[in-house]
Amino acid sequence: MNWRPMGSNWRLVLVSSLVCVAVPVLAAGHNPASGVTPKVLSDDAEPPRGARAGEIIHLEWRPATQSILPGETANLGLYAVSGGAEAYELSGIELIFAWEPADLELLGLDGTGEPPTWVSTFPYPCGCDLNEVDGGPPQDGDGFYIWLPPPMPEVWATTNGTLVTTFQFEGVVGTDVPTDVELLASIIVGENECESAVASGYNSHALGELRAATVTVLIPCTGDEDCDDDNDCTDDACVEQRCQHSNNSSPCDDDVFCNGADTCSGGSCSAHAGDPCAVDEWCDESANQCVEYGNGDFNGDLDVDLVDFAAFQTCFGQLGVGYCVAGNMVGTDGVIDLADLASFVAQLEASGPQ
Ligand SMILES: [Ca+2]
Ligand SMILES: [Ca+2]
Ligand SMILES: [Ca+2]
Ligand SMILES: [Ca+2]
Repeated sequence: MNWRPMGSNWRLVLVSSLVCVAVPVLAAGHNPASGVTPKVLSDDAEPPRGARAGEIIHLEWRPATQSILPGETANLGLYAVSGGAEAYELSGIELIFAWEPADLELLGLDGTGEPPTWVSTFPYPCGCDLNEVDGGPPQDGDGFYIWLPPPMPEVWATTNGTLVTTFQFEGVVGTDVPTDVELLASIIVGENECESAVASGYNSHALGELRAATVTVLIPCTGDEDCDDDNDCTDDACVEQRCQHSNNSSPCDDDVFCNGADTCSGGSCSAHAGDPCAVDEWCDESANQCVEYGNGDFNGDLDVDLVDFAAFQTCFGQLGVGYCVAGNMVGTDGVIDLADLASFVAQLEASGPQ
């Protein structure tokens, strides 16, 4: 795409090997607005993409994701978004796009709400043979779209995004699997490489990022039983062929004993009653039980002495269960450690020699 001088008056014409139908329309002639100082980029002096201090315009679909039933229409708005802090003039778009025709059929364009537009079409034939239908949208999974504004008024790609047009796809077969609708920087067909392009004023290399969308064609449900999502924290229902999953607050079990009884919250088993054990117990997650703290008296003779200390040494570093239950005197992790040793020694000294 290049800017070229035309006739006695300088004017801007979008020239592309891809555009076969649109160019004659454009070349019909139109004087530029007065006060415009022409500047022409020759082929051997083209700046790189996005030159001129970041005057880049991104192209993106909105919404980025949506779900439809077979036979329903997915509307994908094509937005031109300024890549800078201010709006940039939008002077032309050549766009290569691709989708999965087994999932979606391209119905055409809905120009509702689009800016002043001179050309908005799928040109046929064109250089890369991407559009195989004369007078209709391409059907085979890739296509070429061109958009051009009239000379006046100017169209701007704003920082919030300017709607250019809306592509309409119909769901073909439900799969419940998201399918990509892509915007492609380039495509190779045979020996030809064709590129997408955006023009901004005299900068014909303003194309920034290309942002794809996904559309999910849903498998229609016929009853609630079709909608089981294996999540007990959602109530599943089939409403007008679509599954709906609403969060509930049912009791549930997260298989963690020591965080207490569980209830559903926010669609997952994530609300917990807290430590199920009494104040004189610690929680043994490995056995799903509450265990009383020990008193240091391993052999049950009602005295804490050096016989118990030998047992304490044996149990040191272990979990205070079974033989070692008397040794875990403090702490929440159940391990017989230095804190327990301090408590044990205190008991040993309090008991005194027997
Ligand atoms: Ca569920
Ligand atoms: Ca639990
Ligand atoms: Ca003892
Ligand atoms: Ca302990």
